[in-house]
Amino acid sequence: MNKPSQTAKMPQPSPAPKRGLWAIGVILLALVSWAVLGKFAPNPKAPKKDNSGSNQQQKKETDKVSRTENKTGLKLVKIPAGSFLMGSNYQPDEQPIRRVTLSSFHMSKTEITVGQYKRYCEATGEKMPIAPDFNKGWSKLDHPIVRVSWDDAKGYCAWAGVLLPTETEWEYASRGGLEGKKYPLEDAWHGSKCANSVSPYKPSGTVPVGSYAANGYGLHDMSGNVWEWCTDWYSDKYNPSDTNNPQGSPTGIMRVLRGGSWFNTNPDLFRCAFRYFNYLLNPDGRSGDGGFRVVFRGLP
Ligand SMILES: [Ca+2]
Repeated sequence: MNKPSQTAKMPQPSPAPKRGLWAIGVILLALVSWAVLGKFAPNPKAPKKDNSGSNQQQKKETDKVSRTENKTGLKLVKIPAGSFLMGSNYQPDEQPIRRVTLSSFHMSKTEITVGQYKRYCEATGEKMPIAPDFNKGWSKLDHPIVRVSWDDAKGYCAWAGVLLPTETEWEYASRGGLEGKKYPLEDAWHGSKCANSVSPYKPSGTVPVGSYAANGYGLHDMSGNVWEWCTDWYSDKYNPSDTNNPQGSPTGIMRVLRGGSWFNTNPDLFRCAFRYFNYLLNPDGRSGDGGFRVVFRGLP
């Protein structure tokens, strides 16, 4: 039997160096993990953003818009909050041009139609206006209602739970985001792009709402078809310091209409900034080319 050699009894090389490297690796890994996790872990001291209030308010507004649309048959379009240069230098009463700021609101995509106004009359017992020759018996339900006074329009708004637009809201919406342009779609006048008496179609009365292209906010007929009542009293100039959700003059004798109509030929009347008033159209007055659209104000 061979004796174990001396070599076999020699102590094995110490594993200590390998254990040292392994330990260093673990420490490095721990440091890296601490750095990474520490960076992305939530800071317990940071306050949590609470959106529950605004979300509830948003839902409340959305629900109210849906109920209004179901009741009235209107289609309401959200107009974003923002600011724009209101007015122009074309007419003295469109000055001074000033930057105004508006909260968001909803606006009816089209003028109020005969069908929508009929729904209001049937629900409340109010009488329809006398039908014009171009819409005998109010048979064309998708045309805008006409021959409604400012008071008639306010009566509709009270039933529907909406409002007439301020002049500022109307002008801001009509521009569709195109600040400084003369017309809702562009800077140049093209009569063929709205219902007016000089377009190639030469309408001899109203046309179905939405017959022409919408502007940048999805609104139809901001120029043409029928003039639209605003809630403001007419004044011969703007208050230059009234720049935050302006409500217009507190007093007056005539209400403002905007946008031109199927009856008009002068391109000037279709400009976004043009302000119309007529002593024959005091709040009780009615016209075969005068109608309205509405707004709903919800979130500030
Ligand atoms: Ca119009």
